[in-house]
Amino acid sequence: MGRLVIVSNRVAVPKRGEPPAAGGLAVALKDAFSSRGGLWFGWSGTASAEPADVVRHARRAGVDYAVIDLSQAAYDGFYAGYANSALWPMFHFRLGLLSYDRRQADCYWQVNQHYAEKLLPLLRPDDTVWVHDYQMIPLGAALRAMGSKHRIGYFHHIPFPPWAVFSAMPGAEDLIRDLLSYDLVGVQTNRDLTGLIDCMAQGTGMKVRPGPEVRLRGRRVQLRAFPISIATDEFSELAARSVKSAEAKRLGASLTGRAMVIGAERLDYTKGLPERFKGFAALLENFPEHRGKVTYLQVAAPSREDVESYKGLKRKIETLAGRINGEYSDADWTPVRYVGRAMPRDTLAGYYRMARVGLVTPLRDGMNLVAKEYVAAQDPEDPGVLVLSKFAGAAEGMPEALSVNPLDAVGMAETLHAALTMGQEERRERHGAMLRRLRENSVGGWAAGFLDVLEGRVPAEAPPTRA
Ligand code: GDG
Repeated sequence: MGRLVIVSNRVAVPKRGEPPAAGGLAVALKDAFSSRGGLWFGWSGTASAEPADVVRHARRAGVDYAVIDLSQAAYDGFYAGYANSALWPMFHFRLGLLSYDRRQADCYWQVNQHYAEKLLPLLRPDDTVWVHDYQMIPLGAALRAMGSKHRIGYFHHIPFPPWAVFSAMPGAEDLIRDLLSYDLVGVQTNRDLTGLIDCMAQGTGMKVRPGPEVRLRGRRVQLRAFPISIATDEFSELAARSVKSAEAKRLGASLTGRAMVIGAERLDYTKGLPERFKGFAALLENFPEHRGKVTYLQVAAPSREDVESYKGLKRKIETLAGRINGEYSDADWTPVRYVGRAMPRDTLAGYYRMARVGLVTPLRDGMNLVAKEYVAAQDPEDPGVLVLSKFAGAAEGMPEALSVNPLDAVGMAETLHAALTMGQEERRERHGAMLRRLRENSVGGWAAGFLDVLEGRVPAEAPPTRA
């Protein structure tokens, strides 16, 4: 078997002698890399004034890393520009936030072409190439145009809307055509697969055959859903350990017996934060018995601060938190605790375990790993309740969560009330079912499932069983 070559937008080269960062793709790929060796290629995370031409190499724990800087102009046009100001809102159904600029779009295709030129000489004939996410859609086509015969797969981490939404993007047909260069296109959920099939059929006029797949010039493009997951057991152990830490004890003491609701994510308009604050305010308004008895801790790590549509969000949330606290606080109780920075992963895991409710309310989300981490973090004997937006990909595989539409503040308040008053038996039943499924479908299995299909180890007719 050839090497596994991963291409992703941002590549974090681990420090010498240290393990790769916990969470994220590195964990998912650990087994695949260790059994066959591999190469990880992508952006270093640095934007420099110089034209970015040099590939830097490093080898850590049997994996070769090859990273390249972006010039500031490429960063502005490709990353902050087309990828995050046009593609990201479009894929999340937010056409009102889509900001399209032809020069930025050109820059996106140029950067992908540049990446392909740098990557191709590093490839061996029997390598399998796995490309990740919306920043890299044209990479497969650029490799093919230069003669690559490799097996190349693409996984799309964010939602895939139907053609009615997708086609609003200028150049939508080009994006869909680029996807046809892959041997396998993977998405998170069945809902996304429906969107992808619709876009393939309507964007190309080609027939999508059962499989589902598209045939062109003797090549087959398979389309499949592979719901991503987490390293469940590791996360459970981390949370059980962290809940005993000094930080967790300090938080526990400060709650003075009150129930805690927790939310944690990047500060992104897709995550439904203002809606969540309004839902919590509606809980205090409509169910006054919770006043003084519940504390909502929101961790919101800064993200994409140089992208226009993110700029007002921080202020909006600060205003909402201030307003709720102004209206409902008492001398000895503050309903909302808002932390506007990232927290260490282990601290967060311990906090999840202490929270009676995990509140996850995206307006759209490919999967949402926080929902899965919250469940993995719970004490199975006395677990908390997951309140989950119906628009998160995770909702498809977690029917035991309490489902909410984040646009309905009063509905969210009712669901929060139900979560906060749910008896232990029901909490255990719901949590037990979700935890069992998470343990059966860990993230290592997700990666293996994708590669099994890409490399033809499962018959074409059989959809992957790891749902
Ligand atoms: C994209 C898709 C899809 C959050 N706050 C802190 C922190 N986090 C960690 C969480 C979780 C990760 O970041 C976020 O993952 P999500 O899946 O929730 O969201 P995105 O970043 O938008 O990821 C998404 C995912 O790709 C994978 O395919 O599920 O739909 O949008 O692990 O715990 N980590 C630390 N401090 C924080 O304050 N350390």
